[in-house]
Amino acid sequence: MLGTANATAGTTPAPTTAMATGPGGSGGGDDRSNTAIITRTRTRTKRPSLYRVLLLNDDYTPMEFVVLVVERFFNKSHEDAYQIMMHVHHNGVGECGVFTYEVAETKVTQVMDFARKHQHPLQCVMEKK
Ligand code: TYC
Repeated sequence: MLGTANATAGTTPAPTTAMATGPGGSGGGDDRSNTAIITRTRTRTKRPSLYRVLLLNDDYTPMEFVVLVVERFFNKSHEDAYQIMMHVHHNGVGECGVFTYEVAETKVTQVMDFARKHQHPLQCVMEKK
C-alpha cells in the first residue's frame, strides 16, 4: 500500500522522536543504551481526478433559463453563459466547468433540482476527464 499511505496533501508529518536520555539518565525504557529512534514517514500527495460538468441540449428549455443556470451554478458572466448556452444549442452538449468528484456531483444535483422545480427538461451530467 505504498501509494495510498499518508496521502494528506501538502503536509509533512513531524518526526516522531523517542526520548533520548543523557548518560546515566533516569528515563524509562531505552536509557541503558542511550539511543534515540527518529522516524519520518514519507508524504505522498495525489492529485484528485477531475470531472467535466456538461449541459445537454433539448428542444424545450428556454435559452434564458439555461443562461441563468450557467450564471448561477457555474459563476459565469452573462456573456460567457450566453456563449456556453449557444454552444450547447448548436452542438448538443457543452462544458460548464471542471471540478473534483464531489463538487461536480453537487453541481449536477443543483442544476437538475433547479430545472425540475421550474418544469424544464434540461439535463446536466458529469464525465471523467
Ligand atoms: N435548444 C433550446 C431552445 O431552443 C435551448 C437550450 C440550450 C436548451 C441549451 C438546453 O442545454 C440547453 N430553446
